[in-house]
Formats: sequence, structure tokens, C-alpha cells
Amino acid sequence: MTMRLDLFCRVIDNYGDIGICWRLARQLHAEHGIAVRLWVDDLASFQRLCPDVDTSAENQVVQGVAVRHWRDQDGMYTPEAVADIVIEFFAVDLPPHYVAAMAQCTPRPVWFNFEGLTAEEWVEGCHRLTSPHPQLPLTKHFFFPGFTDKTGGLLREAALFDERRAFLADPALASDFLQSLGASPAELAATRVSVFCYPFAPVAPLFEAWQGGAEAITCFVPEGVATQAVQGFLGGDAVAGAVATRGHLTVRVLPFVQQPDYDKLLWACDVNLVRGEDSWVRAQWAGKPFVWHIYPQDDNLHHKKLRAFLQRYAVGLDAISAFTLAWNGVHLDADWPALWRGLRAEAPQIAARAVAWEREVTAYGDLTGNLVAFAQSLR
Ligand code: TRH
Repeated sequence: MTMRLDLFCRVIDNYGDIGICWRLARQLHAEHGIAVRLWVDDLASFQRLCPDVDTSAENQVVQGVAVRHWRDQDGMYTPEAVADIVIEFFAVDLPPHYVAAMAQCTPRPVWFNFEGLTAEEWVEGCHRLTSPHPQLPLTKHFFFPGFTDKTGGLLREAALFDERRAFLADPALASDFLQSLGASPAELAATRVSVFCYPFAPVAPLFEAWQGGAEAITCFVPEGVATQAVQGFLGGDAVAGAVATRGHLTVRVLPFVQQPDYDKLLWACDVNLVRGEDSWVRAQWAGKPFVWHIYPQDDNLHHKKLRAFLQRYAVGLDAISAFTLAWNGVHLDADWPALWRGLRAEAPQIAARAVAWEREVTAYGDLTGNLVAFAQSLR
């Protein structure tokens, strides 16, 4: 019988919540034949990543995944309506009647709390931990993505590396793709950098460094990202299609592309500045030099997470480390021209590390496969 899975997603802010849930839902369905229902409270954010989504539909099927608009906590549910596997994303509260119906199921559903990605060591001790429900005969398990064999691994589609190889094997594909987003031949001939970051990233001083540097650079920025700095550079609105050149730098505002096209953007660029969680992982799969802008937390807790990742990944990559720490405000008074030159000079080491890293972190399988295997072991 086909396994059924309910995935509950609340969009707290930005695109990572739905970006990760959508990627997971698609892969569970496409690669594991699971009947997935994705419950999501914000269809408008979802539609930006996936234009097939109808923002007015309560129920719809998108690429084989049943999508429910999760409006409130009030619904009534029978045990028959409960799936075999239930995932709450980032500890969202499930509808209380749904949880009550879960407790009436025989056998009980497998229940996961799917957590955020961090390179810190403590996740190894928490991945797969159980959490019994205080009143009902239900047990929840924690599922942590991660970079080691004691974690759930990283989201990665089975065909991803073949698709990347095919794209990179034919440079015309990258040119055609960027041209379809408006880039001119001169922009394509320069060093290409994509920038996806939070508003407080030091974009303006980096633009200044690029502008005055020796290397011709085209910087692609999605609409809505680093708006202040981009507007400052353009001297006008940062809307998709806007472009300006000053000195050696051209900045072009791109439309927000659908999720699979974001991978193409990363593959088509020479350096990628990414953020949050999902684009960060995609940049790792792109195999190009990348700089991570981490999601900010109170009391600079994110600085610890940032260092934990750099300690694992940036082994021997002093320039990438220095650039990343400055980009995240850990090191102030950054010398951006020198940091950029350092990063470019480190390219051969970064390329070698990217290959080794890919080998290391794919040795533990992929997150979706690990999650399905874990769920099966609990049934
Ligand atoms: O949008 P984010 O900042 O999301 C964040 C993080 O996930 C963070 O950890 C989380 O706690 C917070 O949300 C609530 O960055 P992230 O994770 O990279 O997600 C962006 C998604 O948007 C990703 O799936 C890629 C996708 N994307 C596109 O599909 N098209 C685009 O043009 C761009 C720029 C991104």
C-alpha cells in the first residue's frame, strides 16, 4: 500500500521554510513514491518558488504533491485522515484535533519534528531523540539535518549531480539561461557573482571594492534582496531588469526565479553569496566558491554556528573564512578589496575542497532517503 505522509509547514519569514518543505515533499513523492500532503499557511511565498501554485486554492495537486492551505488549528480529523508519517517542520504546533486523531490510530503514525541545519556537534546527540507526548500515547522523534553520519544528512535530489554535470559541460546553457534573465553578452563575459543575503550584509562596501577593482564583475541580485545597497548603486528602483555599470562593476537585478532555476543561477556563476539554509546547501552542491550569510539570532548565537560550519568546511581555506566572517559582521573594519583578491586567489584550493566536501557529506546518503529509512525502522 502507498505510504502517506503529512508535512506541516508554517512560513515564519523569508523563503527557507517553504523552500525546504517543498523540496522535501517533491522528493518524497518523486523518488520514494509516497503520497505527500503539504500543509502550508502562506501560499503567496510558496508561489514565488513555484509558479504552479494557485494562491486561491484550498486544495490542489502540484507536481504530484497534494497541497493544503493550512488556515487554522480548528479542523476536525478522523484517524483515517491521519497519515502514516507526520512531520512538523521547525516544531510547528499541529492542529490539536489532528494530534488527538493520531493517538487513536493503530498503529500510531511515525511523528517527526524536523529541525534546522547546523554544523554544531550537539545535533549528533539530539538527532533521533524521542519526546513522549505529555498526555497522549504518542512519541515524537527529532530529526536533524547535518553534515555527519550521526545526523539526517542534507537534502539532495538523486538526479542533481547529473543535471549539474550536463549544465556545466555546455557553456552555452549557462549563457542562454542568464540571457533569458536579461543578461547581455558583456555581462556574461565578466566574472559572475550571485548575491542572496539579509539586509544588513555589507553590500555597499563590497560594491565599492568591485567597482574600483581590476576585474570586470557582473553581480546578479534577485529582486527584493539588498534593496538599499542596490538602489544606491543603480540610482533608481531595484526592480527586475534594472541594471547599471560603474567602474568595473555591473549590477543586474534578476526576477525571483523558480526553485530549480535558482540552482542554474548558482551553477552559471563563478562565485555565489547565499544565505539561510536551503540556498546555502544548494551552493555547496553547486561546487563553486560560496560565501554564507547566516540567519541572524539573538545574542549573536549565529556567530557560533557560523564558526562551527567554517571549522568543518573551510579547512585550509583562510580567505573564504576571512571573507565569510567579515560578510557576517564578525570581523569589522574589513578591507574588502583585499578580502576579494584573497578569495579569488584561493580559487584552486576552494575547488579542490569542494570536491572533497561533496564526497564527505554525500557518503551518508541524502536526507530524504535517511528520513524514509528511519521512519520505516519505527513502523
Ligand atoms: O529565505 P531564507 O532566508 O530562509 C530562511 C532560512 O531558511 C532560515 O534558516 C530560516 O530560519 C528562515 O528562513 C525562517 O533563505 P534560504 O533558506 O536560502 O531559502 C531561500 C529559498 O528560496 C531557497 O529554497 C531557494 C529559493 N530561491 C528561489 O527559488 N528563487 C530565487 O530567485 C531565490 C533567490 C531563492
